[in-house]
Amino acid sequence: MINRRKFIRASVFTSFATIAGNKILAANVQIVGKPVVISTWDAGIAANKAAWEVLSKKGKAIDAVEKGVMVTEASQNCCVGLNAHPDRDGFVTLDASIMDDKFNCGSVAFLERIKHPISVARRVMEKTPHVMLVGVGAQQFAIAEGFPLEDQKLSPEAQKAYENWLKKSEYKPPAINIENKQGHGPFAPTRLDNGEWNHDTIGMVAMDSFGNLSGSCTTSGAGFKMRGRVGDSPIIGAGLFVDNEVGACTATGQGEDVIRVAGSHSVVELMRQGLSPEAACRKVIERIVKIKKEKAKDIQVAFLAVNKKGQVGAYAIHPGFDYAIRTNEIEKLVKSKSWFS
Ligand code: SD4
Repeated sequence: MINRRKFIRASVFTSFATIAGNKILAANVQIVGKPVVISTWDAGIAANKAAWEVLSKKGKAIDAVEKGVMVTEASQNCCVGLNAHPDRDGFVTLDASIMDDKFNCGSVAFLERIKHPISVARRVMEKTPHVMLVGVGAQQFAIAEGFPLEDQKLSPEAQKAYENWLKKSEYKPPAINIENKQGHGPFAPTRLDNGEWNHDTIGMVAMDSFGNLSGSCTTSGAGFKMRGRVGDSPIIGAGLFVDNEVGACTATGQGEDVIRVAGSHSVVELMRQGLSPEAACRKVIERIVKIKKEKAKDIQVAFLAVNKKGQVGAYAIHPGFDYAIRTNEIEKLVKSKSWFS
């Protein structure tokens, strides 16, 4: 154990909230220490593993958050990358963003036929004077940077889902993924062959051994969305925000409602005022619930944040949001607390 104490000051408290007839609704985990990586939904476990490869060797958070979500983008079983459900015209379009500890950021939106949008977003950050490239321009940039142009064919599962959707061609923006997973609409999770549930986004935030923060977010957006629709994930301040003095946050769920409150930026600003990551996430969820009024029942949004001390927290509108955490001590999936039970 080389200088273990120096690098790890981790304490883990796990508590379970028991509400409504002994039903376990939330597990609250507080971590203090570094390195730490957290990411949205169950696919986060595999993504964190790849991020941990970097972090455990004293690599940088920015490399960890890119490598981590690349696993999800490449997964055959996942709706995040090119295997995702298409838009309503039958094309898979991808959004991604990345941000480091020095306010450098890059993003791509409405990008087609590129396997790793997160890496293109990183190139935008590092090699252009811009923050965001979209559509054909983003694709041209990716090709010029040596990213292969992939086949446009839908995956067999996505083709089946699309044909099914075409029967009614209904576009229903309000959507939900609730604890019993009986989701509907464009943000509903899909069931995998192995019985797990699949989501179309992964957001990841990490703190490395040097105490520096970074984040990434990548998505296929909403299944059967309008052509050209862009969600919160590639919008810096909405789906992702990092301020190395304060903390980092990422979002998942109905992007339109994350954008309208500058969600991830708002969470970081609340942490700056002294709120814990969980309290800050809750406050912004509360704001969305207030804005949406009775429509809040139909949408899911969740925030996931880490502060400069390495404490993590999350909050969602509805039960059903899980996040994956990896530290020197633990590797697990945690149920987020939620506004509604
Ligand atoms: C979007 N926030 O495009 C994404 C969707 C998402 O799990 O998070 N789905 O609006």
